[in-house]
Amino acid sequence: MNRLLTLAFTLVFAIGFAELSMAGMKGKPQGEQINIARSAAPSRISRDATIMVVGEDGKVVEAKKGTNGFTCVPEIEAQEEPDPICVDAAGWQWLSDAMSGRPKPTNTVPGIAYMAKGGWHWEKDGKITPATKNEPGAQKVKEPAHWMVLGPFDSKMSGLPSMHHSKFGTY
Ligand SMILES: [Cu+2]
Repeated sequence: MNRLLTLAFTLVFAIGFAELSMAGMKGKPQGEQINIARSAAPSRISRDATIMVVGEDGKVVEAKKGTNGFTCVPEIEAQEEPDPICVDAAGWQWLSDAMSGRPKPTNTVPGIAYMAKGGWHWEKDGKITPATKNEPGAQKVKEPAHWMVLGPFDSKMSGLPSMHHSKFGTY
């Protein structure tokens, strides 16, 4: 059952990525995509991770089967610089939930995400939400290298930041 669930999430995630976010990888050699994906995390993590890449037909495929529970992909926003990410199993579930539009994440423990090459987001009127990306006047912002904790908790209740700059340098 657990395996089935994982497969379902993976498929949903893969479809979301294929259509929304990994367009910049299409046509890139698989070896290059694997290297980019692995650059998201320290090699002691990414060398044993499952690696997802974009195949010649534009679909997301598993290029390497991992052994340590982490999954790495070469980009998530398809901007001028790739923003690779490596997530553990709980993080992968969180991302899958987000991509498939679930109202809230279903992981029961916090996930960890490595984005050593930074990432992208869009800001408008001091707010960061995925929706601002397509709004007129939204500013694209390059993020520095960072980790993300992908938790099943409400930021208002936990006090942890949620996609917003803080004086501590977190988002
Ligand atoms: Cu990030």
